[in-house]
Amino acid sequence: MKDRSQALFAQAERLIPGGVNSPVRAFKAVGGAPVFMNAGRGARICDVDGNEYIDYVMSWGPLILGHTHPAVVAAISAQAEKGTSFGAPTPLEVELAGLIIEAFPNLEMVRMMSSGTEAVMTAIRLARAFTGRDRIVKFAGCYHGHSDALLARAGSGVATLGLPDSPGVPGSLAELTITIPFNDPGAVAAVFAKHGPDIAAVIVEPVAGNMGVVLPQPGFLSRLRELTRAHGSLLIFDEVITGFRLAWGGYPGGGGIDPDLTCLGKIIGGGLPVGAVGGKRAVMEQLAPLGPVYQAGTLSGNPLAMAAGLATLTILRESTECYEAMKRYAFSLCEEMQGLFNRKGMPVTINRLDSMFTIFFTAGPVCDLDTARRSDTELFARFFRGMMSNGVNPPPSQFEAWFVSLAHDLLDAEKTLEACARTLETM
Ligand code: KE4
Repeated sequence: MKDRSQALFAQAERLIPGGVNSPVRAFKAVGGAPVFMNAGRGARICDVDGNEYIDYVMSWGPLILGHTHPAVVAAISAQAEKGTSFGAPTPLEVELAGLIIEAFPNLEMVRMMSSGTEAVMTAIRLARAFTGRDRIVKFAGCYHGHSDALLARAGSGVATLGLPDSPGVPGSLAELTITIPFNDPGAVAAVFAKHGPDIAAVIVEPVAGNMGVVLPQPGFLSRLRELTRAHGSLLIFDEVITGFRLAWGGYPGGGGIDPDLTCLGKIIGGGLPVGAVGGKRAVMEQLAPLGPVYQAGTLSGNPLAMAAGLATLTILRESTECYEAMKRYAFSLCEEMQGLFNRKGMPVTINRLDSMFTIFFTAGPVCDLDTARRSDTELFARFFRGMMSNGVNPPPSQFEAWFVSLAHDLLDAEKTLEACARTLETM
């Protein structure tokens, strides 16, 4: 029963474009009206009609500790009692910057803002200012937020809605963004051969999460480092999803790559609005008020977001074995679900890295946007609707990641598998 949700959506559609404040929530790719949520606890989330689900969206990644973790709620409440925002520096942002730099050996300085989009927008502006160049290279299917320069053949909601690119981005700007296939080092070499001296930066999700989960093939990221270094371009890791998701710090496979700038978000805000860009001092010192590159935000480093982020990272730092627990949960769940699909004779490819995964409805392999797009999105939509009706909340798009949190337990796994089995019986 979803009466209240449907009534809310009808009202929302009159007031908010598409009835949602972020397109990928609109269920456009899976059919039906979006479900309005009301509360969450641990791995569970409850909609406005009282239906409970095991949640694998987890706010699109931030809630690695699960919903309403007591330490996070307490930290936010305590800070709220003292004040929500001062428009002045606070000790919290210094503490969080210190923790991030401790966790990311390649970072020497960090600037906070209120979204991953702002983090990437700032990184691109910094790279263009630092190199004096204009061109940016990105990868098809990677999504880096909705700033103008990065909406070319993006992933996430852009891929979900099948939008070619976004109107409103001037051609003169769009042509400065070169988009090439992920996991194609030959394409990167060709772009540098043609445009090398004009390329300010290459930006990449070290593990793609926005075309669904797609892992970098061996040598791909190091090749990006070689080519950017050889041509005086910067390498930007967009770790908005992967930052603190896979390990304490950044993507473990990126250790030896040493990107010039790293974009963060999601987990470092513990579920409150946050973004951050970090990097080498020489680059970061270009930022105002120290340098000439302007970047600002009324609520940048907001005390509530800092408090929630500090509470979250403190728990992750104190119990790094939690990453092993989430990895085990996701491994076991994916193995079992793969078995259910195999017994059904339904070809799927499950791409997983630690606690993030995607079930692609295609025989695979899935190694870039083109192979991801071979997925049967209609079949995914039926699977999605079945899982929701059986009490599991997957991401409402074939081109997104499922996220496991520290709160997901054996009972959640059992119920998820039961839901999967029951759903497959109806397909
Ligand atoms: P935000 O501006 O949404 O905080 O972050 C943008 C962003 C940047 N980089 C990466 C790798 C990202 O995944 C994102 C945002 N992720 C999407 C879901 N994959 C956010 C969900 C939404 O748009 O509602």
